[in-house]
Amino acid sequence: MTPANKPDLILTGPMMPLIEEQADQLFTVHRLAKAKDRDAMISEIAPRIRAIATAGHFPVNGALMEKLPKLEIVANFGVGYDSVDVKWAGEHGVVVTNTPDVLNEEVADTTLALLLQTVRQLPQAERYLRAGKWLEKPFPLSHTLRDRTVGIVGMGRIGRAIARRVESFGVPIVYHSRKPATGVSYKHYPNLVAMARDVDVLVVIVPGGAGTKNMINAEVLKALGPNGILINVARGSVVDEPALMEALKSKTILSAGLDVFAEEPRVPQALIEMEHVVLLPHVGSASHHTRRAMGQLLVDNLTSWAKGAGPLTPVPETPWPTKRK
Ligand code: NAP
Ligand code: 8YV
Repeated sequence: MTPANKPDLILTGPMMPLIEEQADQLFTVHRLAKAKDRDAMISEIAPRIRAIATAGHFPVNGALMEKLPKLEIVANFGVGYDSVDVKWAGEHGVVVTNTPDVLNEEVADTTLALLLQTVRQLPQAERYLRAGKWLEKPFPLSHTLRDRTVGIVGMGRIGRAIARRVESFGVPIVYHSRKPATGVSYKHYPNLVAMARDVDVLVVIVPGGAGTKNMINAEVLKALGPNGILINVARGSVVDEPALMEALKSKTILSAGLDVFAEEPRVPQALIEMEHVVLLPHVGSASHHTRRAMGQLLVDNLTSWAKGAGPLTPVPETPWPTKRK
């Protein structure tokens, strides 16, 4: 494409070189992160912008999109797109794409690692060795996955990949979602509190956003009980974080393994100071291999749309072709 017919694209923040380099070849790229005055930059380029590429927590909301009269596509880096107002986009004929499937196995691997780390207290054991304490006496015995039932909250693409791995550990699996999932034989609980009462581990892997906000609340944690372990690899917003900290402090539940937090990258000091939890800095999909696949899918969505062939992975709320308004 010549510079004259390259569509104008906003990058809401710095992205991996694979995305930035291909974007520069295909689009006239406007980098919000490089703007001295972001609002002034948006006002200046607004009439020309046809695409946005975004990642992380940058809010692509109605207030931003309504300033861009020619906006057609928002390409999100990540399968979760809770930072994009898809309702507004759907109502205004803007298609939103995400990066499903290419990260399922990586996120499921990370989830199982976090589950085992939490149950067997492996990070604590490693810290023990490094501190030279093994020389004094053996590390105390840990909790176990044996005799536990794992309840998965969300049986979608990643939930299924997690379940397949948990099966190989020989422990029972049940799940909660609004509708029973097709093609799985695990017991379905339409009621989350009822499931929490029956299991010893809850693994949370639902989308973020208004529909799931604080669904893991004090009532669910009480039902999970004093032997219960919470693993959250979904979004921080899905867990009522103050209620979780209280439940951990009061031993209402046993422990938690968390990859995601309410105000990332800020993690409450009270959690950091708890020796009996395992905390990861949102690394579920964060390998070179998987981030490359996610980045390429974001670019492929934009390329296919720019060629007129339509985006590859539009989200369900903004089906293609859109109804342009
Ligand atoms: P998916 O295929 O769309 O599956 C979502 C599952 O959640 C479905 O089983 C769905 O079933 C259930 N669900 C949705 N809303 C619900 C509600 N209100 N109550 C109960 N269940 C609900 O999504 P996915 O590809 O597996 O990804 C799931 C999420 O994982 C992403 O949206 C993202 O937030 C998170 N994630 C995190 C990381 C990380 O690095 N930690 C990486 C990737 C993804 P029903 O519709 O029947 O309820
Ligand atoms: C990414 C994720 O870390 O795909 C998701 O929903 O949470 C992760 O894979 C994140 O989207 C990067 O912006």
